Formats: sequence, C-alpha cells, structure tokens
Amino acid sequence: MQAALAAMAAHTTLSASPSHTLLSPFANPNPPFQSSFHGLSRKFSPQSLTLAATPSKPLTIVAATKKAVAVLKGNSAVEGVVTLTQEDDGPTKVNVRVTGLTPGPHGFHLHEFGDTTNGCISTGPHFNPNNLTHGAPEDEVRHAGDLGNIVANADGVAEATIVDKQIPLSGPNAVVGRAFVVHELEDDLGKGGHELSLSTGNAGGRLACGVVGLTPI
Ligand SMILES: [Cu+2]
Ligand SMILES: [Zn+2]
Repeated sequence: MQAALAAMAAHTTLSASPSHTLLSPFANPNPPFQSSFHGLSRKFSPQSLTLAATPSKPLTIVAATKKAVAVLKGNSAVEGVVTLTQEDDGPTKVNVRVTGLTPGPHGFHLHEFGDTTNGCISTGPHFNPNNLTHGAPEDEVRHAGDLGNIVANADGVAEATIVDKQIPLSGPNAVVGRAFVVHELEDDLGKGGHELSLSTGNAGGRLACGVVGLTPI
C-alpha cells in the first residue's frame, strides 16, 4: 500500500465530468462576437461594403477574468495555496498545492463561511446553496463545495488542478469570502455508509483552511 501510494504521481488531476472537468488546453468554442458582415445583402457595392464594415461605435470586447487566492493554514504543519481563475461565466479553474500531509487522499472542500475565529471549525459546513447531500464532484447530487480528494505523494505534497462549474467567483453563488478546507482523511464521496458520509464524506479533522479573497488579475 505504501509503495502504491509512493508511486502515485504528485500531480493529481481529478476525474472528468460535465460539472467538474480536466483542464483542457485553452479553447473557446464560442467566439465573443459575430461578424458584422452577417446578413449583408449582395446588392451593396464594394464601396458601401467598406462603409458598412466600419462599426459606428467602437467594438468593445469584454473579457472579464476574475482571480482569487486562499492561503491554507491550521494547527499543524499542513499548509497550502489555492488559486482560482474564472473567465466570464465559465468554470472556475482551481490550482491546489498543499504540503505537510500524510501520503494518500485527503478530503478537499469549499466550506460555507470565511470565518476562522476558532480555527477551521468556524468555516462551518460544506458550501451547499442548493441544499443537497454530500457527493463526489462529478455527481449531480452534491454540495457545491464538494471537490473530492487531493492526493499527497510520499513527500506529503498534494498538487491538483480542478475545473468546476459550481464555485464561481461572482454572482449569487460566489465563493469569494468562503473558505477551503483540507482534511485529515479521505472523503468517501457520500458512498461510505458512515453516518457522516452524506454530510461530510467522513473526512475527519480539518488540517488547514483559508479564506478566498480576490487578487489582481
Ligand atoms: Cu471539508
Ligand atoms: Zn459536501
């Protein structure tokens, strides 16, 4: 088992699904604007075509990129940095690096509150705006904050890139001001049969946490 864990790649990429997918090379299937030539009649002369092609107002392309960061700390040697990037209303890309972990999987969630008054316990339950039960990131029934597990290598380092649609940086379900938590144990993704499986994934104690705050783009 230890050998298998040690053999795990340090860089974990979580499983693909419509709501929670691998990062693909940057590709935008939706061009930001349509050609202004669309619908032009052929009866225009070349000169009027030139005039028609000149926009009467300056063309404005709004590329709203939002970025945020959370610095994870706790009452142990575990610490980390989570960076979040969202383009327009697209999915949020989450880059995670946590150190000081025991090798193997550790539950990783976005919790409801950005309150660390009494340490990570003050961040409350998993962020759950749709009032559903706990699940895997790829499940339809899940908390918005359910991001599965990150896997630490033999050196105790977990690195992951997560792409998820349920943790936007703006709008009614924005996660800015809430907190990431990394746990002591593996998240059973709601399927462990434990009394805590459908609320916390039975992921054990909270090793480190950090509040999400906006950063310069
Ligand atoms: Cu959690
Ligand atoms: Zn959950």
